[in-house]
Amino acid sequence: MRKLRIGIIDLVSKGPTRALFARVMNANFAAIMPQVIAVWCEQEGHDVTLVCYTGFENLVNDLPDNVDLVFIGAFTEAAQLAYALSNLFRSRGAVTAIGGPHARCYPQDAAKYFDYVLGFTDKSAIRDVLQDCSEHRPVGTRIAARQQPTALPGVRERWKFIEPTLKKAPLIKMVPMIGSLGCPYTCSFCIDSVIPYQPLDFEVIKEDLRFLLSKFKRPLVGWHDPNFGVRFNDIMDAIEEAVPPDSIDFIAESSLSLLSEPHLKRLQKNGFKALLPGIESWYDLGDKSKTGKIKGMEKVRQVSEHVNMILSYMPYIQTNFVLGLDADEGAEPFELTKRFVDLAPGAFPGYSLLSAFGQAAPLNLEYQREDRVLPFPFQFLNNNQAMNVKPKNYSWSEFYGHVIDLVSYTYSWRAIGKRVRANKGMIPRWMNVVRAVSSEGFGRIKYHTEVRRRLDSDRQFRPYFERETIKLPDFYMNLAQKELGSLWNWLPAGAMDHDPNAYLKSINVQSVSP
Ligand code: B12
Ligand code: SF4
Repeated sequence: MRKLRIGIIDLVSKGPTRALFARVMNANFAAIMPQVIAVWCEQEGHDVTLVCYTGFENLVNDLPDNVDLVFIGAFTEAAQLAYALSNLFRSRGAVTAIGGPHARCYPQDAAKYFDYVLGFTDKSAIRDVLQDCSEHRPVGTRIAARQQPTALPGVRERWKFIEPTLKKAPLIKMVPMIGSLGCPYTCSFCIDSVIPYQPLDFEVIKEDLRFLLSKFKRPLVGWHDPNFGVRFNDIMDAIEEAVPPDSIDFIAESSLSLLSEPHLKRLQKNGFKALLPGIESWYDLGDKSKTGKIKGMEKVRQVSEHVNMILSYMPYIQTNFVLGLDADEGAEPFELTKRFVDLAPGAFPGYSLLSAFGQAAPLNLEYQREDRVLPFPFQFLNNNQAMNVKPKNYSWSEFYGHVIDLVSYTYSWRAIGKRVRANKGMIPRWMNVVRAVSSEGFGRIKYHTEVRRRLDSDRQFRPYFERETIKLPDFYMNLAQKELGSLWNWLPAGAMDHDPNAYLKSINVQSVSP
């Protein structure tokens, strides 16, 4: 096989930015797979350049001229940017491939703009691309391993690609690690609800932790496991065998059901500083928060107590909620979340508007069958800028009214003050204040208020939200253009539109074909 010049782009940002938070944090959100693919391509004998795009780089200058093959890793919110980049690199003669959450959720759409669209990706899937490396146009080839890979190169092997990315992070430097894939729980909206849980090699993890101690005085590790600690004793044994207690700071996403007091004691002893459990809803998904059939205010009390207990062991906790689930009705779910904000004032609540990411979860088929999915451009599908599922029990005005009320309550100066008093340590306090007053808190109050206002005053809004027209309101088109900056000019024709029911159609085709 000829030696290929390969470019790999990890899109952490969906367009150019100058925001301070992005400057400080974006490089810490780098994904693992682009680094993994870089290692695999080098092992196959090719030349690799990896760029983690944090919103500050010039991607054309940062990749060598005449790249033969460009892999792009993208979330759905960065799909339009990815399509524009693919167009640009194709115009210079490169073959392009896309992987990551967007490719897994919207493969049919991505295939219109890329030569290869990768689903589950293991080394042999990458080898297939490298060996073929040719144009597949107008419709790209879809390649996917049958299951998640059973092994991934660890930090030591990825270090060559991690180090330059972390150089872009001026203050906090977080190393991405992963100990497991999939999840044993079945939260209906989640991409992992049907992916079996599978731990990765504990020996690699131990080796990586020791390696990191040779690189930093006190490393900071962000676990990318969908649900950290499912095999709690095994992963904690591995950490304890590898490094002295409390010598590395760790951050992890873990469900409340795994965060019992004995587990928290052990996590604290080993340096865990921040946890991000999902609460999601007061009426649904009881298994995950260990509240079983308990619902409503009773669940609020139980979960608040649990969260306060976690805060006595951890300096930082973010609690995630999904707004607009079908189980929710009326003002009550929002009022209950406000009571949670009162009862657990130290937690930072993260809110996501219910979003159906293409074929991420089987539940999305139900929304598509009920014709409830809106064709909002991918650019806005980040759980906040747009909600692409028509709520079951709310009108849009009602829903946005409740969201604005809740978000304003959560990021009010009163709540910010209570949060500061309930947090210990400078970093958690600083983080929570900055997040509340930045685009995440104040910014979202302003944005949702604008959407609510336009539902009444902008004649293009309501017909689009009610699915009477697919003509996107100018407000969103102009915003997308602004967010993409100069790459807007490279966006291929039609790339702002997609079929919101492509998943359902693909299932129907499968069921009628012989
Ligand atoms: C860890 C994680 C994060 C981390 C790290 C992000 C990162 N850059 O990787 C943090 C906390 C920063 C994060 C942030 C966000 N996240 Co997140 N996150 C996850 C999580 C829990 C695990 C993803 C992971 O790393 N898995 C391990 C890897 C090895 O497996 P995998 O993702 O399945 O990838 C496989 C294939 O897709 C492929 N692959 C993956 N990447 C690439 C790249 C290339 C080039 C190729 C060829 C192949 C390939 O190979 C893998 C092995 O088969 C998932 C949920 C989940 N359970 O998957 C959500 C998830 C990916 N996040 C999601 C979202 C929406 C977000 C946010 C927009 C949330 C927000 N509102 O801010 C931000 C966006 C951040 C950004 N733009 O970078 C959605 C994405 C949906 C979508 N289609 O876009 C998910 C699926 C959760 C959900 N809602 O269902 N997230
Ligand atoms: S516990 Fe988390 S990762 Fe697991 S299925 Fe539920 S939402 Fe997904």
